[in-house]
Amino acid sequence: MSEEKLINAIAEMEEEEALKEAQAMLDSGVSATDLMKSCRRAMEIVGERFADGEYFVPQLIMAGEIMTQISEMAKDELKEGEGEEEEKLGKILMGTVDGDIHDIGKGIVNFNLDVNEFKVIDLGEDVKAEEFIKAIKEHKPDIVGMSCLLTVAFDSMKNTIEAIDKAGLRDQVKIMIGGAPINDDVCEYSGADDWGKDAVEAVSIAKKWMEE
Ligand code: B12
Repeated sequence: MSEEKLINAIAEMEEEEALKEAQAMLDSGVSATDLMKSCRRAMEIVGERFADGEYFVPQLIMAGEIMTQISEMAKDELKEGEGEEEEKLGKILMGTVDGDIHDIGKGIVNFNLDVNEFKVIDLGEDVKAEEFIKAIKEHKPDIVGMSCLLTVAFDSMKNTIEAIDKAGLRDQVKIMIGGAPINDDVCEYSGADDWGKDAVEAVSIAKKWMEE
């Protein structure tokens, strides 16, 4: 099955094979969303091998590069079905929190929001609380999204949300968070309004809030 081949190729760092399989899956009609789900499974395996001491940082970087290339391919696929520029559903400010530079998942979330008619302003990675605050004042978003992959960055996420509150801006925005280690407890701890496990949930949360 090509899904297994893709997962193995990414987990084994076989770049050429991985890209070939990803393209073959898209060509055979697998949706970009399902393709990204398979990639995420592969990245979990890479993460487990890293945690077990089998892989090191260079392998994380390599896997990240393969993943980025595949998400570019998936984006092209999704864009083909896109219509004319339509009125946006809402404005979302997105960033990976202070101390964290993981940006692949955020990119996928941004892209999914974008194709679902949201205007996304991406502040990038390692975004300090002051940068979120400045951008909220400047862009007046409806929603702020924060991505966080490191447990050590939970506090910076919490501090950022507290700082937004202290700046008197908390009532103006809904805040959603996400990233592999996020769950209900982390959401409550951070003070966010909700969290999503993937890019599809990010869109449904955003749509739900815009309807309210
Ligand atoms: C690739 C990778 C890297 C790459 C990142 C490249 C890049 N440009 O992003 C590099 C090499 C830079 C890296 C560095 C490090 N990493 Co790293 N990395 C990973 C790895 C293997 C995959 C992450 C990934 O891209 N996944 C694929 C994407 C698609 O999934 P995702 O990010 O979860 O995003 C999805 C959802 O979570 C959700 N989502 C994401 N954001 C948001 C936001 C919102 C608002 C919503 C609603 C949803 C949402 O939607 C996304 C799409 O479905 C993970 C393992 C893992 N299981 O996650 C480790 C992992 C996250 N890294 C880890 C570590 C320890 C590190 C380092 C500290 C290593 C080191 N010693 O230097 C550094 C930290 C650097 C820093 N300051 O941030 C640990 C963290 C452990 C922990 N408890 O915190 C992990 C879990 C590996 C492990 N098992 O030990 N890493």
